[in-house]
Amino acid sequence: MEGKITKGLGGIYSVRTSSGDTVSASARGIFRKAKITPTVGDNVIISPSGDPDVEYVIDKIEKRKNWLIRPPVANIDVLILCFAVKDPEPDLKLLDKMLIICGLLDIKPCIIFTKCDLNDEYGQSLFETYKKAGFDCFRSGIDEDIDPEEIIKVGGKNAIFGFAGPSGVGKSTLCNGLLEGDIMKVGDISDRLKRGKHTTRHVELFDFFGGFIMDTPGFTSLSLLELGVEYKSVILGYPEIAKEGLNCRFDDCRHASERDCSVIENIGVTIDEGRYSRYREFEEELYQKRNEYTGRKKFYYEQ
Ligand SMILES: Nc1nc2c(ncn2[C@@H]2O[C@H](COP(=O)(O)OP(=O)(O)OP(=O)(O)O)[C@@H](O)[C@H]2O)c(=O)[nH]1
Ligand SMILES: [Mg+2]
Ligand SMILES: [Zn+2]
Repeated sequence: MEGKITKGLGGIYSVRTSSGDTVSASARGIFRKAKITPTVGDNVIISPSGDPDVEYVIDKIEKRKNWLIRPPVANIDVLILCFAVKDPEPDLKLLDKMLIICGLLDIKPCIIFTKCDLNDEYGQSLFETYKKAGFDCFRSGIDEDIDPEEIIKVGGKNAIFGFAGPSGVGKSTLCNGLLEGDIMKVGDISDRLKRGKHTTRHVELFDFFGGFIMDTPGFTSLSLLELGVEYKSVILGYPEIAKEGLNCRFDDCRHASERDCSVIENIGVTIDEGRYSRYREFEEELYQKRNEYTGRKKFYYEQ
């Protein structure tokens, strides 16, 4: 029987079957031996286990479109990157790193600056900076909701959306709000996100229009080197620099100190200064360590 993993806790997985039921399943030992962990978002084949407690067993995990460790999700179409303007202060290096990873994995990023009620001006300036760089951007706050239709436009009605961002930025609050706004489906209420101010500890997938949305636990760090990102890939998180770079004198310009570098000439014009300095920092760090790559396998699922 075919299904999709909607939740995983302590080795027991909830699987939504193609007939619409949710059943529990454990994973066959072969996955552990192959060092493959069933992940929320995985499309799987299950069969009856004979065990009355966990009625099904996962026999096969279908090839993944993509796979992330942070947050731990598979087959994502759109990653909703949430950063608060305050409490906690936004870590723009983490945001830019996530944008690089989205570029590498062919995941569409969508940025939401949350808690704009706490610092409207800063929220607006971040919103404009990232919008100008070419990303889909939103703001949210206590009296500033996001229309789910606007989010759907980013990925389409059948897309799988996943949240990502530090703890406490308001991912669960937003997920909750978007689900409530999804009037298209008057689904099973018990299957919906529960209200409350608690830290999310596991990934959970909810119906959202024709597709799904995943609430995820927060995380605070991410190492591009450990993930095996090469220095040449850093540009994938900086479309505005890539675009301006077409006008540089040298085709292989690293926009560091080369002659006639259009990127450097346009800092403060088409290129935000902060974005440029983060680009340079990541690119330089990975360039210096270019002989130490651990490979992409940690976040690229290769079957
Ligand atoms: N001022 C303000 N507070 C907010 C906003 N959105 C959420 N909060 C508060 O921020 C706190 C954290 O919100 P959550 O939605 O639990 O944050 P989270 O990102 O899911 O956190 P983790 O599950 O730990 O990763 C809660 O106390 C919310 O009430 C907002 O727009 N403005
Ligand atoms: Mg949460
Ligand atoms: Zn250049």
